[in-house]
Amino acid sequence: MHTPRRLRGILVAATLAAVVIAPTLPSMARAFDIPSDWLNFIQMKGMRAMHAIDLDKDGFVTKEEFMKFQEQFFDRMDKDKDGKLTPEEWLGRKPTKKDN
Ligand SMILES: [Ca+2]
Ligand SMILES: [Ca+2]
Repeated sequence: MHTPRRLRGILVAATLAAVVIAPTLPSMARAFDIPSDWLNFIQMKGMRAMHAIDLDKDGFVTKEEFMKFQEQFFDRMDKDKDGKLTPEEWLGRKPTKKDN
């Protein structure tokens, strides 16, 4: 069967993408080291927080990685999954006067 030249080009590009790009994808799919609450997050050492957000471990935090982290961090804190964080969910415990 004759494959049109253009389609062959697309197939070659798809094969190259599968071989060259795909091996980098599993690292992007790895889960973040997500803190359980805000207090836990701010107690992380600065570079540990950056490494946790740097999903593909290339030494840089892209906006995409940062935004994904924020979203997963929110979802982890939102224990009852109602789309809102209560003070208890934010702190991981009941707030005290010292928290204000
Ligand atoms: Ca990165
Ligand atoms: Ca909630």
